[in-house]
Amino acid sequence: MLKLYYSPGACAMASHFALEEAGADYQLVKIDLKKGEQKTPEYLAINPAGVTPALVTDRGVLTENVVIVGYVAQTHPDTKLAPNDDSFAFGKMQSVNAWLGSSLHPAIGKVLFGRPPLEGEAREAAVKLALEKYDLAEQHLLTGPWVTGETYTVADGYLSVFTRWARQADLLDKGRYPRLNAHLDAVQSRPAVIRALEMEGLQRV
Ligand SMILES: N[C@@H](CCC(=O)N[C@@H](CS)C(=O)NCC(=O)O)C(=O)O
Repeated sequence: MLKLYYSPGACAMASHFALEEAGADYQLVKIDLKKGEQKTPEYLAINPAGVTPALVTDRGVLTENVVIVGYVAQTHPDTKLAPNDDSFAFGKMQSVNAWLGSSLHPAIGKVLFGRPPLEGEAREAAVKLALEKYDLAEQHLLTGPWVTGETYTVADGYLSVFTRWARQADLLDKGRYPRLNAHLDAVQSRPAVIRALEMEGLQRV
């Protein structure tokens, strides 16, 4: 059985949403980031980078949301959570996922979870930079109601993690980001996402 190491409300939600959407046989293991459980020897033996998520499979451990969501989609082809039979379309989806993980996540992460917390002009500059990335997503990412067009994929769940964080921080202005707001509402209305949020002890935002 798959085992997902996650932290409630953190970026591992992307992997959790994918597993739940796939109807996968998996178990959740909670890692409390505030208590530093990601740095214990036991967890570092699973993911030496000391971050969540990590997915334990029967062949070993996978890390990085972009990889885990692609793996879940490919190993549950019937659920069509990715265009598995079209390598180029799969690559397009993974381009989005890689951008989310390498660009949007660090930008909003710096604003929300900077250590030490950013203040004053430094915070303003970080917010401006992050919002420009949301502008890019608003204008170019959604090719239909969903990221890849007419069909929901794992990229939608991944994007929603960061629009959710932005909305919680009052940064997802409805006038500036109408499409991202509608997309987040649509993702959060999906039964699998509602179930995953409940499992993490979270509400829709
Ligand atoms: N690129 C990684 C990022 C993982 C990551 O930074 N996870 C955060 C939570 S969103 C974490 O576990 N942070 C703990 C720490 O930095 O101590 C991925 O997408 O899997």
